[in-house]
Amino acid sequence: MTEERTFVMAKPDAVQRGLIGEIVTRLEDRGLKLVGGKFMQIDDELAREHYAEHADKPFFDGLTSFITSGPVFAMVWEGEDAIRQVRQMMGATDPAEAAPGTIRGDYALDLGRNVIHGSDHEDPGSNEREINLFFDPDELIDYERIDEGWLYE
Ligand code: IDP
Repeated sequence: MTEERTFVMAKPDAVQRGLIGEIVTRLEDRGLKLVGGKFMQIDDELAREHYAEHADKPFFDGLTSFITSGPVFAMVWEGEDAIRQVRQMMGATDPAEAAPGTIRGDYALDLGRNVIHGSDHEDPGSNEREINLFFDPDELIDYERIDEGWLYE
């Protein structure tokens, strides 16, 4: 079993639109395990570091001002193949291309307001980098969920 941890964030639009619970519920219902969570305000420095790979893109300033525009709910989720599974549940980056049934496909319409972030399964190590950027090690909790024996063979 390849147990992984992935960084997930309900972006400011999700918080403002009351979608934190929906996002958490979907990931919980799937069987993923919440091991860290933080309701927080991102400052400009953290925004620039988190989105450093996009620093030279024309949308970078808009992206950093959006992600700092209101509180976010940052999370760490754990499970089998968690990074890729969360990405599949999120749907395509552009909600216009996201399949119905995915989070973006069900709750968003615009590329710059796509409600959720999740670590990129095509960028190895990005999950650990993002988790370490947002959480101290003692903020992540190891525990067993009562249904684990029924989730995995
Ligand atoms: P991801 O969030 O699906 O991993 P990335 O390519 O890493 O997608 O882009 C980060 C975020 O930047 C996206 O979620 C989206 O909100 C925003 N973004 C990406 N491309 C564009 C663009 O062309 N215009 C405006 N915003 C963009």
